[in-house]
Amino acid sequence: MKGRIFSGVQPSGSLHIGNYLGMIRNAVALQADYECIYCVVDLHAITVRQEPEELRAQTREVTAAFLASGIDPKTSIIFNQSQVAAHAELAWIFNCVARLGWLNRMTQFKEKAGKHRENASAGLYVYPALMAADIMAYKATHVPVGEDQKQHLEFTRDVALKFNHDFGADFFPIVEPLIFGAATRVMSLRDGTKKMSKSDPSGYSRIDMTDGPDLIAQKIRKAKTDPEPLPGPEALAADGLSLSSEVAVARPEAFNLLSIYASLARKPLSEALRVFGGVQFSDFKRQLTEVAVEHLGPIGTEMQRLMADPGYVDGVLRDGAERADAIAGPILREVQDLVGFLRVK
Ligand code: AQP
Repeated sequence: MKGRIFSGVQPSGSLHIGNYLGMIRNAVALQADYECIYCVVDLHAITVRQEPEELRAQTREVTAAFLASGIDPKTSIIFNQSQVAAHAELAWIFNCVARLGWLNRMTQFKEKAGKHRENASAGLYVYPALMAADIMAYKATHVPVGEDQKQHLEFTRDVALKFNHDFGADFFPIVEPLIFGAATRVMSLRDGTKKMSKSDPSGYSRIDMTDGPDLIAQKIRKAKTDPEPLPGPEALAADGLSLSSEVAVARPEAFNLLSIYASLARKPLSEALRVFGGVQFSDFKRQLTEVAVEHLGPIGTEMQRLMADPGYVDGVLRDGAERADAIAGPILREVQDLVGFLRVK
């Protein structure tokens, strides 16, 4: 094994292909080489208001997505965060290690809090400290994430280093992000400059993992484009792998749809550009629909089947929580000793 993986998905709405291509599909592949811990991060989800019944349903939905995508609950650990106390306990200690200046730099808080910063929950502000605790409670070495989470991982490294320094111990490892695939940042289908997100009020901004073929086709048909035919290989950057930044900025929707296609079809972006350069969007969209339906269809069907069997899903989470607790509990106790908490039991 090359190390220990921790990664999480919030049960804060319907899962979409951004979550799938940015994280879940990579999480499946990593099982071959790493010890994997995959978490439904319900403590993170309540940093914005969630309806209790929906939160429970979405927790089962994320679990179903993990299972249907190919995460094996026998070899990997799948659980929901609130059921392992070490996350919240270590997060408090990290709140006291992290500096306000570090939190003030976090762009995700700025994006999510928007103009109503004063009304955002305190939890949303200290979210990165909880994320650091999630990872460090298991001394995870690698975290597969989409591009959007890179800054939070840097924060995790800073907290781990400061903890090690403050308490004079070489205790926490320095975690590495694993960001790979042609779609590390999938953008909204309605606006190629905005990240595809569960909390976007428009269902047409994303393809959900449970969407059936007709809905997938409809959403792709309605996806925003521009009047030009698709760009070809001449739009590649000097590295021959990514799109030149001028084209990516000028034609964000074309770039997004081509990246989604390349990622779903498991082809390099350069090949997608070669095949579709000069083609009209309407023709390309038909092929994109085909590959999306072929890839997501079986996963969506299996998710629906699993969601209709909550007893099984809850059993997977229960078993996972016990196994997660057995790893995180002893690490937390060592942290408490380092910090100086008096143990009386
Ligand atoms: N658009 C995206 N492209 C690539 N990867 C993405 N991820 C999320 N959106 C995209 C990756 O999916 C994993 C789980 O994300 P999350 O549920 O923890 O939270 P998020 O990043 O805040 O996702 P959303 O969909 O935008 O949710 P809301 O709207 O609730 O905030 C992460 O690894 C993330 O990188």
